[in-house]
Amino acid sequence: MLEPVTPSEGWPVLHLFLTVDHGQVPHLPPGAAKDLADVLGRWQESTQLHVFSTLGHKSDVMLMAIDPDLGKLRALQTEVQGCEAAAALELTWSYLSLTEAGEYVTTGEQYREEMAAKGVTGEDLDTRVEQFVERMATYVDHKLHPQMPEWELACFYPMSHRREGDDNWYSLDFTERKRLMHDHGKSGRAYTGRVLQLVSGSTGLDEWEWGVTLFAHDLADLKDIVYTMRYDEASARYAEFGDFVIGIRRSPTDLVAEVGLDRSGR
Ligand code: 76R
Repeated sequence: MLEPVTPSEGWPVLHLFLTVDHGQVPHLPPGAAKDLADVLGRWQESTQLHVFSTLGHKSDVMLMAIDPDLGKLRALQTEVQGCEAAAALELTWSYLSLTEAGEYVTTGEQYREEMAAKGVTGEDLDTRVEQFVERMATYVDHKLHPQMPEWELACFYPMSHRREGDDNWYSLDFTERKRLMHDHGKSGRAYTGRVLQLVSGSTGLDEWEWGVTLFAHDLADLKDIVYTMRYDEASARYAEFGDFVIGIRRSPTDLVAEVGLDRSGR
């Protein structure tokens, strides 16, 4: 047994994008598709593994795994790449990131000052600050240790903050960045219940600065949120985006049939 490799804060998130080589499928041993489905099913019992079939040339399958132990994500990748269907599978893209609480979380002290400035005093102020601190602790815990629900659709894309001429996020002062993120959060919250986001940090871990995974029930909501948020100053002026991939949540068994690995049903 290898020792767990667990970050001091946050959980590692691994997105794997696999493409099926249909020319190889007829040469796979019997039961190869079932073997992949079994591997995925077993991992779903021991870690948070979300399985999607994807559309377009970028990939056929998106696996999103979240686990405290980086070594477990590595082992998952090895099993997928070593399964009996491996000869017909190519890992065409991947993304590694780490969940984060975010830099702009309001502290109890800041909240106290804000409330005091609004004229709240005495016991009322103490109670409100206490409740706020509790709410924030839950919020941060959800950010660092997400348990993502099984919504039907996913959209993944990487992004970075721009660093160009006058549009350099990293030369803005903290107050300005916090204001921009606050506005961003406000426009995002209009999608509560329709879109769930996991924004995990990847500076120093992968090509871009964040991996953005959106879960939704309705494809139109995914298009709508990304369009609408482009008008937020934080995105309009300061964001660069990578490729977008859309996934449909599937059970491992349905997945292998849908992407053409399992020919037994035909
Ligand atoms: O005031 C607040 O509560 C803000 C909370 C908040 C932060 C700090 C928040 C809320 N986000 C934050 C940080 Mn977000 N987010 C994205 C994208 O497509 C795009 O335009 C960008 C991709 C979407 C769709 C989205 C959605 N967010 C971030 C960061 C880190 C910035 C940093 O640290 O510098 C990035 C890169 C980012 C990107 N965001 C929300 C949403 C939604 C729907 C919300 C509101 C829901 C919620 O609070 O959970």
